Amino acid sequence: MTNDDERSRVEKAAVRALLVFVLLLLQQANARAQVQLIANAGGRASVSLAGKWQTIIDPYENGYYDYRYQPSPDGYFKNARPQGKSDLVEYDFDKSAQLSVPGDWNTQDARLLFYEGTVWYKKSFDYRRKPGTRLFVHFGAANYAADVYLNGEKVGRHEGGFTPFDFEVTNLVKEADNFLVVKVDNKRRRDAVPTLNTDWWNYGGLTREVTLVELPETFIQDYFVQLRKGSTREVSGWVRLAGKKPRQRVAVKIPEAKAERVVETDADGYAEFDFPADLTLWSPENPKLYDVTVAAETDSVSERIGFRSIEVRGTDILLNGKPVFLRGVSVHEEAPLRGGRAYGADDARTLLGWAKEMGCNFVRLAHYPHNEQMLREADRLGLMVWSEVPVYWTILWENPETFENARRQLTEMITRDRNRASVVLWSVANETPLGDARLRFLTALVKQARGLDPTRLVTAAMERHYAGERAQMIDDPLGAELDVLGCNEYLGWYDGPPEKADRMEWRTVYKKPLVMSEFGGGALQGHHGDPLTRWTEEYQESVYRHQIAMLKRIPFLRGTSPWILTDFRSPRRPLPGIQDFYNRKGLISDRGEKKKAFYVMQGYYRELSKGF
Ligand code: GCB
Repeated sequence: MTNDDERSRVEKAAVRALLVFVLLLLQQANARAQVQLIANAGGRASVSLAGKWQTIIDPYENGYYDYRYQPSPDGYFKNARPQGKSDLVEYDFDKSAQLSVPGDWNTQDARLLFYEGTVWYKKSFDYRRKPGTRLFVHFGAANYAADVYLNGEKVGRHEGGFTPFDFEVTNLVKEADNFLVVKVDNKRRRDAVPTLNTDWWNYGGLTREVTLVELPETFIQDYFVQLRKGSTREVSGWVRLAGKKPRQRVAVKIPEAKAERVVETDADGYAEFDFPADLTLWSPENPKLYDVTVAAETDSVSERIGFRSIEVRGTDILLNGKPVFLRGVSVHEEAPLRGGRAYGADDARTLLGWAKEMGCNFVRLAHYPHNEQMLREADRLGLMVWSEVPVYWTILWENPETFENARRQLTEMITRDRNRASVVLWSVANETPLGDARLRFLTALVKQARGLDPTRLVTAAMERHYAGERAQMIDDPLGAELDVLGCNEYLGWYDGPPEKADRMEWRTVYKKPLVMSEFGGGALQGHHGDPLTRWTEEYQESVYRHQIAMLKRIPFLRGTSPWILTDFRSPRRPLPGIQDFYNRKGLISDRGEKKKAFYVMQGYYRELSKGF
């Protein structure tokens, strides 16, 4: 080794140590800095801003930067109009095109199908705020970065395309002629989450609902009401108030179960509770939900909540203390039939209805947090859910800001959905390449997930490798941190012919349950041929038959979520006449037609539902 080699080795070690230190610092700061989301925003008094918004396409961000590329104080957020006939104003929201909110922009205007950049949105409204109340603007999601302005003033910025955020506008809102302007930018970035490369469409815009939420001066900002870990008879959780009167008596009530507990919040507006309750447990067979009310002195909020336990014992997953097999399917948040981003209860019912028809008791909501209606419908329909953050493929593992971003998205996802009985698994990553920095990053996310929600199981979709020609091995060190192993594999599609699965044996170094979180192959619906011809329904059907035969031989397998429920748009899939920018691995086409393999899975799940 030369001196130079030695020096660079020492330097690298020092940089690594520094990064670890920064990560630790960030983690500590993060444990304190809660995301101030309003829990159950949809259950609050609110005004929807759904409908047509005025929009300006701004690929050069001319409405944000001046000609020296400095942020301009007179950006489009000022919603300027010429005051006299000589005035120069080079934009006009009210004469510009409209887009519907919620909705992605790509499928609303042919010019925007492949667009990645900035679009400005503007909505005008009047608002009479009741005295003694506070007003928040709530976004279900905006992909990817949103800068929000009310009446020309900046109220905040949010990054991450799939989680909700709120900004307070109490002091800015007027009785008439408010204008809310949002700059939405979906440019991909190497350091973002997700990063540059994915296998889904980068739908941009105000993709989910936007509402004005009115709350009392001191309000119930967040609460957690679930069964205590390991118990089916004890409700446990906490409540947190925000506002000037943090010390209050708060009642948590489940009237149908005649259960109630009153607690006193402390100077931070926080209180924990724990009380016995005789509850009918939520399960796929009986997705029982209760009306739960959290009532403080100044505020009260209600919603439907289910109660169930979820645990792991050896290689078993236990739902309400009994072994369960997760009969699932992976789902993208892509609208059935209409195309584009899915939103709202109707889309959720269609997508999840197809999963039920296939015989599922479980869905993997890939690869990012889906809209809240998906979770609420899953609660109602009795589908267990795997929910994940877009920590996908090749994230910048060494970058503390990327970590912070992922951590925040994970926090927002868990904050929004931790009262949903349907959610049984939080997933921190998908198919990420092995390495020390990645392991540190993901281990920190696992810890964050457990800290925010000690009741759920934590997983990740990992990869496998060959141990000889006939064996697949799962020994990713991340497995040691997880409750449930997830694994994606494409034997029969990217890896050999469908028959290759016949010879495979599966091993793992962990004594943990495995969910085969992806497998499958592509087929164009209606395209037929022999089972060796790619893209035919027969080829796909053959992949599934061989996969199922193999899956049945894995002793520690406790769930499956094949890839994927429906065909979905992807820029990585250009093959003309077959893909046309769709990933064709759907068991159902993008037009809602079932392919042969759908019925193969349905048969397998029928068989399985008898066994478990
Ligand atoms: C994967 C990815 C998924 C892709 C899929 C495919 O492993 O997790 O996002 O869409 O493969 O079709 O290649």
